[in-house]
Amino acid sequence: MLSSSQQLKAVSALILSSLTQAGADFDSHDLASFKERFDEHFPNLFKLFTALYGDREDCVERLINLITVALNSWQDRPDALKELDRAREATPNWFQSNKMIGAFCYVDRFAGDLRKLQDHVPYLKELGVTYLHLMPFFDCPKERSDGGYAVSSYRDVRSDLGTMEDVRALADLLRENGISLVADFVFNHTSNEHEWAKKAAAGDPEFSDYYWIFDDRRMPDAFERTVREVFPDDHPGAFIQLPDGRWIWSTFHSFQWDLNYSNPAVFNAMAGEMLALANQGVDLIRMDAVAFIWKRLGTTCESQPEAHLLLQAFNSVCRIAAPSLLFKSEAIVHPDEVVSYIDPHECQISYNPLLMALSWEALATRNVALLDQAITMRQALDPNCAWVNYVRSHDDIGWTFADEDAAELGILGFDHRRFLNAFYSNQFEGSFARGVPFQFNPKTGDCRVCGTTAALTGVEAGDAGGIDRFMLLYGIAFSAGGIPLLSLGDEVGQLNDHSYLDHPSRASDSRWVGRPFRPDDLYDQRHDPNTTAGQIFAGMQRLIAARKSAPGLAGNAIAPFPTGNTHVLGYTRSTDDQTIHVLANFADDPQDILAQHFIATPPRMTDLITGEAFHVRTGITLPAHRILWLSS
Ligand code: OTU
Repeated sequence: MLSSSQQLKAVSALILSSLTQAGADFDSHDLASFKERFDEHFPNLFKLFTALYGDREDCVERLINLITVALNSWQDRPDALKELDRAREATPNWFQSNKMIGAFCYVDRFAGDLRKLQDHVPYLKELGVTYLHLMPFFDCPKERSDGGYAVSSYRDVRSDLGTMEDVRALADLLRENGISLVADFVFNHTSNEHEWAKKAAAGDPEFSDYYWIFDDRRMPDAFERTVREVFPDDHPGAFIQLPDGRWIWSTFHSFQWDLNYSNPAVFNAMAGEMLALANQGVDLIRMDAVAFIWKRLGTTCESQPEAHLLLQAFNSVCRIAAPSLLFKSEAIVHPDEVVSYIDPHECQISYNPLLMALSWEALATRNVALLDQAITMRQALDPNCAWVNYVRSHDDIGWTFADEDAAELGILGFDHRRFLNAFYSNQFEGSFARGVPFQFNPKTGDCRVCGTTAALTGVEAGDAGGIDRFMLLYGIAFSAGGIPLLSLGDEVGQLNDHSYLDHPSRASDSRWVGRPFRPDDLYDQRHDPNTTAGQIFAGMQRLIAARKSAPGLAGNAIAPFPTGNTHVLGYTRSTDDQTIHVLANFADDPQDILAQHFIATPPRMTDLITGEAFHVRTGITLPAHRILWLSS
């Protein structure tokens, strides 16, 4: 019996000799660096891979194949990206800068296609964007594609959007303009039209093994006893039936089939797809639906330990073959689980769904207790990682706060979510919000909410506090620590778009209400201060400029700043260069913060957003919905 370190040595030697035999010259300049990274990272990859697949006979053979894929990918990697790899090695925490401004859009909805998106680069640059996430642009079924999250080929672009060449050209142009390209890696499932899926559906045993397919209901029934329904409007449970009578796992829509990562061939194939994407010039990949990638009977099949091992293994492959590529986690789940994916060796950055959801919660209740508790207890991160703070994504708002946190404050999670859903879908008297419910599940009472920021803050309803609430939420996302993420179109106050109701394959998916086309009319008004669009645009420009000139907003460190007022959120952001106290009034009327709360602050501070000076020794009164970034 070999010890694991002997095994590692033997397998490394075997891999290197098989690659050399196949013609790899590790003395060449290019491959010497590959070999260095292999030596550094393979031990970890070996550990992860054997933890996942060590009990299989083909484990070593699969590892050799995986490293061959990595080597080929490195050899294909364009020089400009290898240069970026070296530059990023020298500045690994580049994404923590206060100069980072993220934005996302749909290629077709914002610009038409990838080439036309090039014309918007000057605007993005002028706005200050440094990170652009394009919603999935890959080949997908024509009608039912879940907004691109049902991928039919990871190597091809949806034909109406352009080609992979266009992606590369755009990535190059963005890079020249200091903007990183972020793309989705939809790796939990493929569409039913993916070549693998078609072969599986046709009964090919090799590709049937790429998915979770069962001949009868026994296993599906057993699994469904413990897994939740994610899109109950689409189908009950987690399985759908194939035409030949077999049952296939589809966590999301019936045309999105979950990949079977207990099969190492799937891991290797997807590692190849990931590296190919990295080589197009993508800086960061958004790891979609990370919680669902490993299934184990008798569990929720979410956030299983192996899900982390898989992500770490993918990450380790990147360290060898696409070293500058970073991962963003998309886990919209319980806050304990959200943070479990964030690690320099797993996902370096992550959506911050808790801060997002609780900002909306505080806006509805005018009470900051839950938000304050989250900032105190649930924002700390590894200093080499970062949150992505957003007000709205392309999806619904799920109320993913922890029931146990709410209970500490005397709040009943279930009832509170019901209130929030009613409030934001305009079923609560006096609400300023105009959202639409999403995936109401009568069996559990679960529901989520959709709508644009303008619709949910009261701008759309013409509520007097709308614009200020809008700026309040963005003021938090832009200062709370990490990368702020703008939903492009929000900077001019885009409104809900109900046209999805006329579109047969979208009508039942209310998330489309919050995915409007580029609002050309509002963009035309953006320099006119007499318009709502103009006021919001000016406000967003102020936030962006203030953030870019505030070194205190770099990194993640955040500490609560007690305000003694349940309507006013307070937190302190601080680096060696600057300390900033953020104060945000969620009430509809002015609120006082008494003098005693400013004992440890400088007596005179300036609001970095507006330049207004504040003397705080005797306390201050904050107007309704006002947010201040105070610094001396
Ligand atoms: C993600 O969202 C994407 O953001 C969605 O647009 C996709 O439809 C989906 O994956 C499938 O690819 O349920 O409502 O708890 O973590 O993965 C959004 C589930 C979702 C979430 C998330 C999912």
